[in-house]
Amino acid sequence: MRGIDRIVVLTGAGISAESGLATFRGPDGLWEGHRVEDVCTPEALARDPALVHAFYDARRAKLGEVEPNAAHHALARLDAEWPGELLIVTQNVDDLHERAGARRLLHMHGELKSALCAACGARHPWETPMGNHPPCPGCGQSRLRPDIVFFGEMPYEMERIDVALERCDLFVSIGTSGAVYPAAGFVRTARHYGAWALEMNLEPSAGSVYFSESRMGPASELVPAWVEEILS
Ligand code: BV8
Repeated sequence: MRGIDRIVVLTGAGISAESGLATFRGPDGLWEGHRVEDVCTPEALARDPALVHAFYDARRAKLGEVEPNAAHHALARLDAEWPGELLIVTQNVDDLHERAGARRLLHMHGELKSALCAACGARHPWETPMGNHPPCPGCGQSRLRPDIVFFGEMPYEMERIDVALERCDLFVSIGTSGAVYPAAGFVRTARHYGAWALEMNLEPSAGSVYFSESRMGPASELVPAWVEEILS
């Protein structure tokens, strides 16, 4: 960890697991019998909007019942104390990083607490259900959809992420299975440009072979220990 100045951290559902939010590919990975790939597509939204809204309305409501865990708080501490560059790229659509205090953060796959208007393209902070087709605060039309990047859609802020990956000295991946692209390819980009790559996960991810170092265990233990190490 010597000579590190610019850090990119990628997080996935595993960092929120100990807060009580289900991951996608663990034993609890199904939602009402649906795989995320089946309800997280534009086709599913067109075919069965009630099902897709119910999936996201339920997960949005769940956010009020959970709290950030020690891993979220450790990354917020890193954000507050790290003098160099830092970007936390989360695949998660929950708000636990923000609630722990992270600032240098972006949600590449959207957010549960945001609504996207399919009519006018505006995005609005959103707390309540969408299944009842509320009007867009901007254009008034009832065409709001979850502000979620579905399979087949372009993730948010990819240019900003690519620049950060090319510049970083250290790439850290926390709590992700490495099953979904382009996020699963970030480690290869970072390594190609000379970064050290550290993986912290309950089990080896699909991209484990590309990492310089892998630490296996729960995020709530590994992440605070790593933040302490990098700050001292
Ligand atoms: C795009 C938002 C292109 C919704 C999500 C064939 C080959 C390669 C790629 C493709 C392909 N066919 C299609 C594709 C592209 C596709 C893709 O990758 N498909 C996969 C299935 C093969 N990707 C896309 O479509 C992406 N877009 O490619 O656009 C394009 C180009 C031009 C123009 C237009 C478009 C968009 C993908 C985004 C989909 N949305 N989420 C929601 O969250 O509901 S994906 C969703 O699953 C997550 O966001 C995340 O990205 C992904 C993986 O989930 P994880 O976060 O990794 O969670 P998972 O459960 O899988 O794993 C948890 C891990 O944590 C486990 O390893 C576990 O061991 C660990 N863990 C558990 N507990 C703990 C722990 N670790 C530590 N501590 C613990 N306590």
